Amino acid sequence: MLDKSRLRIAMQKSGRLSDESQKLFASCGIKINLQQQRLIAFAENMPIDILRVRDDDIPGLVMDGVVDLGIIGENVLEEELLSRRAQGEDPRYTTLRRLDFGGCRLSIAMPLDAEYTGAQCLQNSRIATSYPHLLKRYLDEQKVRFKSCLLNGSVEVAPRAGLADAICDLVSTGATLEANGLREVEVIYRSKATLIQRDGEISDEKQELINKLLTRMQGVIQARE
Ligand code: PRT
Ligand code: ZN
Repeated sequence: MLDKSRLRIAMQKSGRLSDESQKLFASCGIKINLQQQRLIAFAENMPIDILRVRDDDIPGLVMDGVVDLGIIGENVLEEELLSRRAQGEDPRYTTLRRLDFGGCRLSIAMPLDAEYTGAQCLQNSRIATSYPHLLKRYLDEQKVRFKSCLLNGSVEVAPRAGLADAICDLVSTGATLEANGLREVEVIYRSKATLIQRDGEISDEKQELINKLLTRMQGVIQARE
């Protein structure tokens, strides 16, 4: 059983945010021994436990108050927020600091030979995505009706496989789109990793520790700018 008096921080176990999250903890002076398979890592020099999970689970762990802090891509956070609101929940959390890694954009892309002159070209199309709520929010604003095709991987092959007319996926260099004969036509959301805190009561000791970490992070990030 975890000790509730220790600060619990959730980070991605393995993936695009893991190395930078680990580096950030180290540069804030948190000494942790991250053994590959362990779900929980205990800091040796501060009352901090690090929970290492799938990134998709992090917003919920913070919103449900299971962990105190989490490092997560804003894209995943915002999608979870919209999804919970759509189910009638009122999820709460506080953003402590936008971080300087994990940058990407969520974009709509279409086959190179498809005509595109504006969002209206997407009217009644089928769009493959792992981010149905962010996509719907954007296209609702544009008054575009569409059908979504929910895929949690291989989104970029959907048009070629005849599953969808377009995709809405994360892009960083654009190489994946290019390799799949797709063209970015609309950027719908720009994302970075961010540090969030759960809502609700928190002990003075924990809050002091959070403030200390934030001050150190501020210094580390400013020094990198
Ligand atoms: O296993 P787990 O569920 O924890 O990880 P995951 O596979 O869901 O996520 P992961 O590690 O791929 O990404 C974690 C987070 O990194 C994302 O939620 C984003 O906030 C951020 N990020 C930054 C990216 C990218 N850049 C990125 N390029 N996430 C994914 N991609 C993928 C994109 O989906 C596409 O397949 O990379 C491909 C495009 O890259 P380019 O460079 O070819 O454009
Ligand atoms: Zn994931």
